[in-house]
Amino acid sequence: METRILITGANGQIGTVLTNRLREIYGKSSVIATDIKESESENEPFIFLDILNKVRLREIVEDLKITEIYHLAAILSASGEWNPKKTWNVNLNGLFSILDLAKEGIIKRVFFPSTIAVFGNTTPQINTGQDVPLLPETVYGMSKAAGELWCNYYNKRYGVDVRSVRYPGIIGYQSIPSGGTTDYAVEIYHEAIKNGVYECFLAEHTRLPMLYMPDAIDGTIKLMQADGDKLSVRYSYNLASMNFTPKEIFESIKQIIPEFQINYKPDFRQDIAASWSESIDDSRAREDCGWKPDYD
Ligand code: NAD
Ligand code: AKB
Repeated sequence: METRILITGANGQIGTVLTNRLREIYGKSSVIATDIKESESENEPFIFLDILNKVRLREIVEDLKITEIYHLAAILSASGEWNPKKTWNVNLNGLFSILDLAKEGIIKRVFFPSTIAVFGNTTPQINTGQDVPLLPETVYGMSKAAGELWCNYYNKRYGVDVRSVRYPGIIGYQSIPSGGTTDYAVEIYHEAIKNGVYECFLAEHTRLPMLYMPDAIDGTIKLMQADGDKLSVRYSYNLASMNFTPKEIFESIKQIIPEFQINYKPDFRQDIAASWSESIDDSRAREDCGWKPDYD
């Protein structure tokens, strides 16, 4: 059967890059981008889709004979705190509509991105393992932790082929993040070039796990193409490559732009970051689907 893909949240930070890569692999017309936000660059074929509109979602999936959905649409950690109930609604009910299409056999495979935001103050912060206590502090983390459990449930109970990874903060040059806590690690490069100074919303020694965009994209596609029988985790795989602090990025940029300056002005996002892991153990993803990052 021909693979025909629908991506939700396709005009976001990850979707922008993932859509292009999937089109290189499967062909432009077989990868349909959807979002409620317009694209900043050419992104055809594109369909406006609010993930809460499940009638329209089903119509698109059936009309275009979609076989796989990469469900990226979500409200992230920092934005989520401004409207907790809306965040819960978007992040969970969007997922349910997609899992139900898979349960009915209308689509064959689903990708659900989870996050290090599922971890919380009761989670060991160094080399955080695959199966650890989850007591997330944000509504975003709560919705993703619940989403992981629902993915696992739909797999075990209904045989739905859903696959998931817990992304760390994703950094890359191709697209701009927004609404997250790890966004500083992309913004800092842009501000260094544009203004020569960056006001950082995290404290200088806040260590967080991060992943470079090409590794995030490769890891995602590798997981989606893996032999399903080899996947022992249907809630969500830990992924990792590097971790660093704002001060460490600042020092590294200063080697290229010696006049670059930084001011630390931690806001509410500092508490969010402090509840997350510093480093991640991703050995299960390495064993099950050959995951290995190219960048440190
Ligand atoms: P993003 O905020 O850049 O993109 C999300 C997209 O979802 C946006 O384009 C937004 O318009 C869209 N969206 C929001 N509400 C919607 C709705 N009701 N209907 C349809 N679309 C809607 O996020 P991102 O960084 O690209 O993240 C993509 C996914 O990966 C998310 O599920 C996020 O939780 C997960 N993730 C991202 C990171 C990261 O560092 N970027 C880390 C961990 C997990
Ligand atoms: C955020 O900071 O909210 C995201 C994430 C790690 O899930 N980048």
